[in-house]
Amino acid sequence: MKIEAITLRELQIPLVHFFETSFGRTNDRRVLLVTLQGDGLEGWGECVAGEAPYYSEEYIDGAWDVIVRYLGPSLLGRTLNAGREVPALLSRVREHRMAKAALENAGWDAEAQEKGIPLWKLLGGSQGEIACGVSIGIQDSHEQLLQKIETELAAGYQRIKLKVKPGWDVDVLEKVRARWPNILLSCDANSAYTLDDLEHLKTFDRFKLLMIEQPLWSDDFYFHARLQKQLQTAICLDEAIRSSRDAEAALELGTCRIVNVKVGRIGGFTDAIAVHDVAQRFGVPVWCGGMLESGIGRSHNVALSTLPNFKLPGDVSASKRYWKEDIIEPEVEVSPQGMIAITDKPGRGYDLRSDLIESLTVRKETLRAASS
Ligand code: OSB
Ligand code: MG
Repeated sequence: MKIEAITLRELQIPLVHFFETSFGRTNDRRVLLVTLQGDGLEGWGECVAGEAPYYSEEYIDGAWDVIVRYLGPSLLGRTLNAGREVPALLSRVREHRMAKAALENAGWDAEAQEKGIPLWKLLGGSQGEIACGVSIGIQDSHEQLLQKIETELAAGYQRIKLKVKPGWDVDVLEKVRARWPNILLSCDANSAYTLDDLEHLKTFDRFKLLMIEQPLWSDDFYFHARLQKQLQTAICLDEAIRSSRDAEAALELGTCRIVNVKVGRIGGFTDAIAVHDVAQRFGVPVWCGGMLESGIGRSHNVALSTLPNFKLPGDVSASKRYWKEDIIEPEVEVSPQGMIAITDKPGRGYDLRSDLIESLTVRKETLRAASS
């Protein structure tokens, strides 16, 4: 496709239930969607940057700005044969991976439509259904948390991940394990601990967790490697792995035994696939993380999760856990067995609800190639 225009949209959508991590609580999402337009095609991508730079340094207003000023103009007027061609066109800009991923993934989304094949096949996927877990945020009370876990288990989810931080960790895990001794259970600290907490973190071993996600600093390999040697529980890195080079370094250093793949954090499908491949080479399983995505990002996560080394249940769960109404049709649904079925429809496999998108849009800007 020749990229004639790029449209940015900000949607504001309240979450059905607030989501709280060690770095803060989100009640309403500001969702940044980008569209690549040309040759009668429209590829869609979602920028998963948060409202504030707390999970990573990226945030929605910064992403909007860098797309309008730098990333968008380097794509406008270009002819794109494949999503894979996008990273090279954006490489002059350092970092800003979530902003780049939105554009690159829109390129893949368009390519799948143009070729008339499902996005998941284009990405190299092979699984006809994907296993789902849920990430459950910090709640106002232990009671509320136990109630939520009960609901998600009843819905069929195969793995429960709990957000933890100092003061919301062992007491919580103790109660959950007492009630459900055998479920697949993991926790995610989002960098809430330091090596001063070593003895405390060792006590997590008694809960037989599937993993502990990103316990230490968001940019660290060295101290995670030291920590992993002292824990029985597998460490999984999220924040710290930003590229396939990172994945190779992290695994060679023994920082973790599991890798969370988030296509936004890594900067697009091309390198996310490469992270998947590196982990596979090391015999390390991966799973697909989530960033409270709307239907666009969610459908892209579903497609990515079909690659063969996505061997553990991901954080990609049903639309209705997040939104009163999702912007895609059908919504992402999870079976009572905790699986999402993959369709053979061409493209992302989920249609857009254009009217709903329009009514949720609070800001819109279109960039056009000089010649058109
Ligand atoms: O660390 O995985 C994380 C949400 C926002 C920022 C970081 C994380 C998360 C989640 C939610 O855990 C996963 C989801 O349900 O989308
Ligand atoms: Mg995480």
